[in-house]
Amino acid sequence: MIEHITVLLSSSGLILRGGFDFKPGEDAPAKAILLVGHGGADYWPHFQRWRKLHDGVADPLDTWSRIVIDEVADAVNARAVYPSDRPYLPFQQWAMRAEGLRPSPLGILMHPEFGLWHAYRGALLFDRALVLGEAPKTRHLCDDCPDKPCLTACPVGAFSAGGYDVGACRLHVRGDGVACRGQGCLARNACPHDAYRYPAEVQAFHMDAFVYG
Ligand code: B12
Ligand code: SF4
Ligand code: SF4
Repeated sequence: MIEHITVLLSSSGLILRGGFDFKPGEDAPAKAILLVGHGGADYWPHFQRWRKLHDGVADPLDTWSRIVIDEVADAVNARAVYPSDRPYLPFQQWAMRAEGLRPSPLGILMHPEFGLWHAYRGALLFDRALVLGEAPKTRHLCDDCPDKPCLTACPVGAFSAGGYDVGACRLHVRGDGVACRGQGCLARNACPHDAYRYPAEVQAFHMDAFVYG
C-alpha cells in the first residue's frame, strides 16, 4: 500500500512523510496515520499548472492539496485531514513521532535532509493498524550549530527566548519588510542547511498567505 500511495502522489510532487500506529487506549483520531507533504518545493510546478486553470480560487494551495490527497484517501480507504482544519490538529507533534524530528529555535521542525524547507499538506487516517515500525533515529542539526544565525537575522527580533512575536513579524512584513515579502523570512533563510531552500517565488507566495491570509 505504501508503494501504491507513493505512486499516486508522485504526479503532484508530494511525498509520504512517515507515519505510525497510535497506541491502544491513546486519545487518537484513528488507529494509524500517514503524513503527506514535501521536502523542498517539488509540488510547486504541479500546483502552478492546476492554479492557472483555476484562477481566483480561494486558498488555492489548501484547495489543491485537498483535491490531490482526498483522491488518494479514497483509493486506499483512508480519511484525509489537513493542517488548516479547525480545531487545529497537532501536525507537528505527529511529524515528530513519524519522522523523529525536533523543532528548530524558529518553531519549524528541523529535518536531517530538508533542513527547514519542508511542510505537511495533509494526513491519511486509517481505522486499521499499519505496523510501520519505529521512526528513524535522526541527528538534530540544531544541536551542532553553536552560532544559531537564524536567531539573529530577523530585523525586528521576532524570535527570542520568549518565543515568536507574530505581531512584530506581520507588522514588519506588511510595512518596511521588502526583503521578507519578496524573498521570504530572513531568519529561515539564514540557516546553513539550505539544499532544499524554496525558490524566492514560492517563499513570496507563502509569505503573502501568512501576512494577508
Ligand atoms: C497557527 C499556525 C501558525 C501561526 C502561529 C501562531 C502561534 N504563535 O502559535 C502563524 C500564522 C504565525 C504561523 C506562521 C507560520 N507557519 Co504555521 N502553522 C500554524 C498551524 C495552522 C496550527 C498550529 C497549531 O496551533 N497546531 C495545534 C497544536 C495542538 O499542534 P502542535 O503540533 O502541538 O503545534 C505546534 C506548533 O503550533 C508549534 N508552534 C508554536 N508556535 C509556532 C510558530 C511557528 C512559526 C511554527 C512554524 C510552529 C509553532 O508548537 C506547537 C507545539 O508542538 C500549523 C498546522 C497545524 N495544524 O499544526 C502550521 C504550521 C506549524 N506552520 C508551518 C509553517 C511552515 C509556518 C511558517 C514558517 C511558514 C509559512 N506558513 O509561510 C510561518 C512563519 C512565518 C514566518 N516568519 O515565516 C508548518 C511547519 C512545518 C514544519 N516544517 O515544521 C505547519 C505545520 C503547517 C504545514 N502546512 O506544514 N503558523
Ligand atoms: S541556523 Fe542553526 S539553530 Fe537555526 S535552524 Fe539552522 S541549524 Fe538550527
Ligand atoms: S518574516 Fe521577516 S520579520 Fe518575520 S520573522 Fe522572518 S525575518 Fe523576521
